[in-house]
Amino acid sequence: MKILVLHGPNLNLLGTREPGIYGSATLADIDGELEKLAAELGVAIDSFQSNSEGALVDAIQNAMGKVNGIIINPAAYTHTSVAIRDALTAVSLPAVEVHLSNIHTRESFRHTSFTSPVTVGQIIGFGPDSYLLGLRALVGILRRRAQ
Ligand code: CA2
Repeated sequence: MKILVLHGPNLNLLGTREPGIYGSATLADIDGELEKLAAELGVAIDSFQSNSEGALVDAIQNAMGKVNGIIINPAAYTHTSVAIRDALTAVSLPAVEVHLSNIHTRESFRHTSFTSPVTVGQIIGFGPDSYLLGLRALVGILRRRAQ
């Protein structure tokens, strides 16, 4: 079983700026934790970060037929991107949306997610654990579907 992990814009800065909001873990730390959990769960993961909306759309399209599901933190594109939402719909792969912060306790423009309606669920507010919980949830869904 293979899972694609997608990180959106500015998440490459994690651990270097704004630790008060996003914590001190770097993106490499998060990917490392995900790798460890994936090994425990017996699945493979492939991670990709981009600051570009088109590159994220391409990654989603390229996942078709190659992976079983997607963990995505679309970052700021969560609140703006019809293109990422349409790509997630088009590939028909189960996707879990994750956020480090609780977007509902922040500015009102973060309260809307364009992408969450086309995902199986959203896990937010637990820092890097949002990704780990998302991976567990997605693997659970995929295993139940395979039964
Ligand atoms: O909480 C999340 O995971 C977000 O997706 C993070 C996005 C934000 O636009 C979403 O509303 C919620 C921002 C990611 C920016 O990451 C930075 C990391 C370090 C320093 C500056 C930005």
